[in-house]
Amino acid sequence: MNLKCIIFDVDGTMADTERDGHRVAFNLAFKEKKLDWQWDEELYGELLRVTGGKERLKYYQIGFLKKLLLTDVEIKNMHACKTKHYLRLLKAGKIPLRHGVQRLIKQAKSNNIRLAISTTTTLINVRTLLKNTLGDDAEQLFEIIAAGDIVPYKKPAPDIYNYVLTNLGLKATECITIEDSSSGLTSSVQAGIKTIVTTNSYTENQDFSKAEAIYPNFNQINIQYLNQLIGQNHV
Ligand code: XBP
Ligand code: MG
Repeated sequence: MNLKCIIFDVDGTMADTERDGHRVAFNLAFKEKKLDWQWDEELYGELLRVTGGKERLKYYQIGFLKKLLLTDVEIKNMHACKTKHYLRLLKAGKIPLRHGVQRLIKQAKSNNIRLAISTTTTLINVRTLLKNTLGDDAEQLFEIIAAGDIVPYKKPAPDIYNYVLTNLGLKATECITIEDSSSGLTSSVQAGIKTIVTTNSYTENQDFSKAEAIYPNFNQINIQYLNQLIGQNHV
């Protein structure tokens, strides 16, 4: 069996977006909307338990403030404001790709391996990250960019990975996913896809027992290695 497609997660995997990107953008939105909320780095690590920005805003109120202060419409508006700030950070070049991501994309292309993206974040965030790190045409490197609210249930549900597989017309056994978090891993593995984890400081202590392999970076991840993995039995 040959590898047909690599599916990338975005936040935490392709780029370290959470601490200095999403978190900062949330705080700027709170300030703009005159709310005295402040998500420090530690608290944000706990809030990452829930994927999706709107879902995270709700979880913070229920789980930490113990009362729901914002209506669903206010959450939506707050999230739109956060996206505006996040896009500004991306356009200012504040968030680079992780070392090795560009090299792996190039290797995949020269080996005729297809590429896809499966992410919980908002579509415009992915488009802007790609454009600002890999250039104007970077979006075209990926056959499918599945993002945000395109499916009813976000990671750890398998919906977003199933959506990608259906649209690629590939079997799970023909693909490999690269993820950074336990919720992303659960989502991918539930869809039947072999998954490699590249950890970051927010995720390094999570449970990755269902991963094919766990690495702190992309140094050892190349096409030859991924092709070997696809031929082996599942863990
Ligand atoms: C990413 C997320 C996202 C971002 C915020 O998870 O959890 O919620 O933090 O994006 P994953 P939005 O890497 O597993 O896809 O605010 O645009 O939802
Ligand atoms: Mg992630």
